[in-house]
Amino acid sequence: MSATSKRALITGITGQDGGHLAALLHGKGYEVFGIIRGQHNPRRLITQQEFPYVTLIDADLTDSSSLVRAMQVAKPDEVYNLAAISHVGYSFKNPQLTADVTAKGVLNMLEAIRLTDKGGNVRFYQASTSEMYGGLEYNRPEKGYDEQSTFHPRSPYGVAKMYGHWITQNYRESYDMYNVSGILFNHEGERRGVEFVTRKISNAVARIKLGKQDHIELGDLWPKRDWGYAGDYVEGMWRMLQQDKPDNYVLATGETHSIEEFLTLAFAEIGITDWKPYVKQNPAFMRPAEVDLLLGNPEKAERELGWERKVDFPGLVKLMVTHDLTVEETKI
Ligand code: NAP
Ligand code: G4F
Repeated sequence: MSATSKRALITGITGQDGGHLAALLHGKGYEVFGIIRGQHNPRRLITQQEFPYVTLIDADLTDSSSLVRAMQVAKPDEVYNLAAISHVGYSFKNPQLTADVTAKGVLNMLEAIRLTDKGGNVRFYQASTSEMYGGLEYNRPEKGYDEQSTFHPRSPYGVAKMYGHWITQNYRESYDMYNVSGILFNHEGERRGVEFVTRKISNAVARIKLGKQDHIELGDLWPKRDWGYAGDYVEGMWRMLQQDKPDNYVLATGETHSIEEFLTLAFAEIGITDWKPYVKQNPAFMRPAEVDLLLGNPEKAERELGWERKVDFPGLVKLMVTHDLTVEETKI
């Protein structure tokens, strides 16, 4: 890829996707800016050390003035809005905060762009989600959910993301802004937070192998997800912003697997075939409403963006357990 003089602003720089995207854009020659919130954010130092080429800007999605300032400092060609309260279970316990950040924060970011981008040249990516679909009871497409499927969110997080999705489209239609929504299915990897089920499992499996933990406590094991690798998905985000016209795209693998299947492959990596004695179910990790199955249809992204996922499901599990056997995370 040839060098570029483009500038990108990433919200959610300290999160899983923020890290992958910062590295990708830096590799393409972008000058990368990232929004970081909180005066005592422990991820500030880690981010500065891991991504020395990223200029961090103190801002918060709930503080409009800080976002205007971030736009003035970064003067970006592209804005990737990845920041959110992103944990579904947490959103049930903090629904108003979730609405403030994950819903209204998108509006705040769009307004900051509108107020500062006098030329109307900034391209905006919104991190929409498969959680907006809601599962089989509400929608049963033959080849998986696509850009035309009906939405029926099942959590405060999913409802907040619906607002972000539609306000992004509304500002595209109302103000002719270059706004895209990427409707991404679950994507995981070595940067995934340990509060999400795949990393919680890979981390626990590694610790069990190392003799540091004897079991893992989980919620429901039957839900199915379309799990891909985050590194593949940030490439898709970037491709969406390089098209002639803004549009919405699904990124997914087109396969769905249960948590039990993830457990089977993860424990197999450390030579354990019967994982049941190591797994306890704890209602604390169950949700008031669950999404039973997510399966995405990425045909449009494959056709129009030339996007394809490279890491398959067994490869993803292997990558995560192998990583966690060498880099220890906190026990949760
Ligand atoms: P993540 O690891 O949970 O990162 C979330 C980021 O948001 C963190 O950097 C966090 O910063 C930041 N943040 C939270 N509240 C903020 C606020 N008030 N102001 C500014 N920043 C704030 O999430 P991810 O997995 O990278 O996902 C990226 C985005 O894609 C999210 O919007 C998520 O909802 C969406 N998404 C993710 C997936 C997936 O499978 N990963 C699928 C579909 C959509 P702190 O360090 O300060 O907490
Ligand atoms: O790993 P999860 O927390 O991911 P979830 O709820 O699918 O949400 C993730 O993917 C969405 C895309 O579809 C993103 F928009 C969202 O930001 C996030 O990245 O849970 C996956 C499944 C759920 O069915 C959950 O109930 O695993 C189940 N689960 C069972 N035990 C658990 C646990 N989830 C977590 N986090 N922790 C458990 O102990």
